[in-house]
Amino acid sequence: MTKFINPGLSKTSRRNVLRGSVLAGAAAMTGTAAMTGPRAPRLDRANATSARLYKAAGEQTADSTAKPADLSGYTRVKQELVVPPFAPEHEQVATGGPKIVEITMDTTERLMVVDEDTGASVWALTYNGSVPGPLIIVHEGDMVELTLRNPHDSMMEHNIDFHASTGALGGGGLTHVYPGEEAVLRWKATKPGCFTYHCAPGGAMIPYHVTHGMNGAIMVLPRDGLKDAQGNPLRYDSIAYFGEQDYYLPMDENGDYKTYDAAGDDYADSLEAMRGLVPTHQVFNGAVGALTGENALKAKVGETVLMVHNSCNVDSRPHLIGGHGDYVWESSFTDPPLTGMETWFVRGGSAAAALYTFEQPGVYAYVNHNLIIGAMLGGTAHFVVEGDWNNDLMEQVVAPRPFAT
Ligand SMILES: [Cu+2]
Repeated sequence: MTKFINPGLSKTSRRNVLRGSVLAGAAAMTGTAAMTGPRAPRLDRANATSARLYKAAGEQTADSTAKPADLSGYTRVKQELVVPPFAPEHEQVATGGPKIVEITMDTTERLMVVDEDTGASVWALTYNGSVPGPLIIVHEGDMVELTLRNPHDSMMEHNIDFHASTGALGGGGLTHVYPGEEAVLRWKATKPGCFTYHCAPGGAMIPYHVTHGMNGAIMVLPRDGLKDAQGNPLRYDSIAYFGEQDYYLPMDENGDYKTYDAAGDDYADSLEAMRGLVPTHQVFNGAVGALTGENALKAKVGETVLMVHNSCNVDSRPHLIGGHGDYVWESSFTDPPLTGMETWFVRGGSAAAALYTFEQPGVYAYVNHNLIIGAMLGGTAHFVVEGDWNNDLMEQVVAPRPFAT
């Protein structure tokens, strides 16, 4: 599981300089290094340039002359979001008519250990305290009604862009919340599939928030559930929800990871590290080892797991070592799934789902099969599967032994 440290947050006037959505010049305000460092002006220019691309987000307002949404026929339900890698309670096949699914997320900023062995840590920017943010599950035709709350002790402004939604930059333009504010956004889930969501406060703050953990996934199921190419129903016993997170953690001149007193303090250093496009860590669910060892996922032979993989910022090629993607949806759930996949693709800025039925007991590693990432940057999770071994599928005919020359 994701590891958290809660040192408490001290209120500071820096909140006032960090809350701007464009934040041109923020690099020079987030630390003394930025004020004296020769690279600060360059960062300012980059921030201002990229901010223009997203200027519309800050100017977006709901059109008060638009016709009210027709909510007749909808039933209101609450979805209790849970900590990854788990999935909220849900129906695989929708019963009854469309729902307005009410969810609440807090934009929690907290210090997280990324790698216990090296002491690498990050002031994570999160939805509900976890990296990735919680998995949301609705059905096609449902409305998602999100209350987004920014805690009073936050340092920064946050919002949310749902790739599954339509309009207003995915809702990003309608959900900017400053510390102590909340906003409510309702949108209709018209596209079935798995989709990423993420914070997008503007300019360089977008990749800064995303690479500090502020992303997650929503799964929009067809109302009649998942199907194969022939239309036969496909069902799962459990969901494993992976969030692949690239971190660019600043190091000091000795190669040690730097530590910071509060969220946002690493802004200038982070932007400099990010510009190299070389992550220091690329992990599943927030930290190295978050889903291995005693935190490994559990399953039994004969059980079917739906692996939902969110990768907001970087391309990923998940592979289940010793298993397969029996059915894989890299795109819409209305497209026929790919079958018998050895490795599948999660485009950076998207989420995908893979269904697999375990046939052998043992430990399966779920990795990014860029094996440098899988083995050296932290991109590995484990399933521990119980059950009876099937010699028809595999047998060690001869154990390793010396052979005669
Ligand atoms: Cu944010």
